[in-house]
Amino acid sequence: MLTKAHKDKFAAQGYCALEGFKQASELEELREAAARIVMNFDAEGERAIFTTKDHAKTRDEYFLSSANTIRCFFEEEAFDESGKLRQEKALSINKIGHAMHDLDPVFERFARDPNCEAVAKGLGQQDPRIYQSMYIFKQPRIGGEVNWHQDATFFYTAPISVLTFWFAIDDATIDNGCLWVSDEGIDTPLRQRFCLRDGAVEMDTLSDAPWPTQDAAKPLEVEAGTLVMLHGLLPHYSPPNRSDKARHAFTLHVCDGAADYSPQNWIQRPDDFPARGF
Ligand SMILES: O=C(O)CCC(=O)C(=O)O
Repeated sequence: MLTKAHKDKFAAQGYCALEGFKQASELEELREAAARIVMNFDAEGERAIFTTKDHAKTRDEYFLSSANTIRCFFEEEAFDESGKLRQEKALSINKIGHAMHDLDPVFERFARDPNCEAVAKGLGQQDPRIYQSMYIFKQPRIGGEVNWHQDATFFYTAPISVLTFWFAIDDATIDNGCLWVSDEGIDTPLRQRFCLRDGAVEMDTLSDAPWPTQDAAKPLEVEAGTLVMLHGLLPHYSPPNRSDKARHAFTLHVCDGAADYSPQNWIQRPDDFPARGF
């Protein structure tokens, strides 16, 4: 499935798109599994964390302790001024993270696919290990922006090895907030590192290189079932979704076991719950 043209594009520009990588039935199975997790999510129990401004510390704890389990996160604009959901719960969740690939059989089956392993190895990894999964809803009307970033910021290895698998569950268009990538490729420094220190996380600045301007950004409009592969240094972002159509996506962040995984990365796996391959 990964052709020489994909490899050349990835080497030159830091990304490539494999159309028709997943079947419609696999996408539906994943969509249903995500809906089931949301249905079982106790929105009332977690509401305070997301609505009260002085809950930043609790919110950080909620985030950090989600590393090796399955949690739902609300969209920033999910609640109105009185703290009520603007849309039903199922249309208010920003994402589910971060260990479905290890803990939910449907997600595990979708992620641990020999075709994915072939892509990781074809793009240079010797010993791929899945550290993180996210189901991103990019909800109609309130789907939040994801700012410019590089994924090696969050998954630092020496040398840099992280690969992002981004599966389109819906068609992704400019209208519903598709990914945008830098046109300038990966000959660019890592700008930030997200570091765990004493149980809290901080964003360190490594380089003052500016983020690409909108003129240097390219939209990746892709059909459902496409797998987009991103290099850890490639700057990318996604704008808000103001359309009436959802833009679901599923992502995996995969590091090479042959590289040194930083003990400061926010996701640390204990010995009895190691990051495994495909
Ligand atoms: O799907 C999106 O909107 C952003 C995903 C992303 O940037 C990532 O997984 O690194």
